[in-house]
Amino acid sequence: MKASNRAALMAAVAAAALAAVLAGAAAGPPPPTPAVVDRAALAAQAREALLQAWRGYERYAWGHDELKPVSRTAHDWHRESLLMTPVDALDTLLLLGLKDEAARAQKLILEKLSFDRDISVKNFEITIRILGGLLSAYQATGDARFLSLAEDLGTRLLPAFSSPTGMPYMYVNLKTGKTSGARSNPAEIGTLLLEFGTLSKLTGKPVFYDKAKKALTALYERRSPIGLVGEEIDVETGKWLSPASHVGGGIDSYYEYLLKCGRLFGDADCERMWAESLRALNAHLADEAPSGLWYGQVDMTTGKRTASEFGALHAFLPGVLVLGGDLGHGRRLQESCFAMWNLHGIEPEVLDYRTMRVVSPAYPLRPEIIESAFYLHRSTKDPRYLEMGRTFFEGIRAHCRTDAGDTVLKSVVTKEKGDLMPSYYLAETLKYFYLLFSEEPVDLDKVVFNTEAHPLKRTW
Ligand code: DMJ
Repeated sequence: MKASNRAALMAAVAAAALAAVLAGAAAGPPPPTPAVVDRAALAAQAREALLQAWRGYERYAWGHDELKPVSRTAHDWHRESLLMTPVDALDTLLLLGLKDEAARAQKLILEKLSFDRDISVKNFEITIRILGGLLSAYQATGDARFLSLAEDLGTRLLPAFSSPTGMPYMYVNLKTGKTSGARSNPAEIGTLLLEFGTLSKLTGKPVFYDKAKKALTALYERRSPIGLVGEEIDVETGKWLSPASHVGGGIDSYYEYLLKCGRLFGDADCERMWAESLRALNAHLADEAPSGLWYGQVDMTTGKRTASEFGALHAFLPGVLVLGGDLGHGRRLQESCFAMWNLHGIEPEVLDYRTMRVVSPAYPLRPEIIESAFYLHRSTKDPRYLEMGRTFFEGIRAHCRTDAGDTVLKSVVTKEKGDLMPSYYLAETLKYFYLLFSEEPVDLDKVVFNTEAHPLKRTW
């Protein structure tokens, strides 16, 4: 552009800006500047919320899996407790400096936790919560008894991988090794390698890494020609049982682990699988709607749109996009998630983003939207994500609080309460709040959070 043209253009821009300012002045006062977020106060409140939640567990559910804060009773997943809440909460208690509470959790786990139980457990849930929790407890405390427990558990879970394809059965009996549940899904098959891989690195026994990697690869190899996976698959035949492709429950953390296993282990296969999957997600699931950018549902083979649903579980994706280097999509998708939250002052389990109507109204204290705000804030330092975090925190404290800890909502529309404090509320939701609000240093090149927010460190 010539200098004279550039000068004319700059004058026109300045005149337009001045006109806009004057027009604004004539129309009334400018919109209020959002109040500055007091990070220290919010971090202290997150710590206080953890303390209340933990005290509720100690008082009414000690030794059991989870607390039911409304009835002040306990919930166990199986006929014998696996101490789900103490194992899930321990590294959060340590991180937030609740030393006495952490010491009591540690003592309970080391004295009482045993896997010599005749119970059939969900391989995925036990891996992300208990195996992940024990491994991070070992890395945080250096107490070798946590690693022994982790190795015992990992060994008892190994029969799950005995299917003809190498993809794990959904259930395995901890005592007998009997498996069941050939009908599985990408999340349950592909969200195991961070934990099993770390177990191999820490014990020097490659079998755990190899089985979980084989399962992940077997699943990836069954992707469609356009690079997508479906919602359900038979682990014996390898045939897809549902072609619905999305990033919600049943698929979500499969993508998360492709990225994170590349980062934690430097595994080049995972890096390649993640890069190819990200391309397919952006090509086929990303959906520009009047309400913003979303990632919806398509048929895994044809790419044809089959639903415009997005919800609390899908909200992990902005964080994973940012961690994977796609800041542009991550930022825009988080804005959509924020709009979803603000519809009713707390997010629903599922929303139709074309009609903006709630499809499934529950809010089970999920962490994903907060986790994404944490990754976005660490990456951009943009105070917008602190403001989002404050909105999330205030919404939860306004609607989910009981005298004995926080509880799930049956409906974000009516705000009717349910009666459960899931263990991931202490492992994830409160941890990500604290990490978002505090200045706690976390080197995301060395620490990888598993899908239950247990930090795994590359110490090898
Ligand atoms: C957690 O157990 C994990 O984050 C999992 O990946 C999805 N479901 C819950 C939290 O919503």
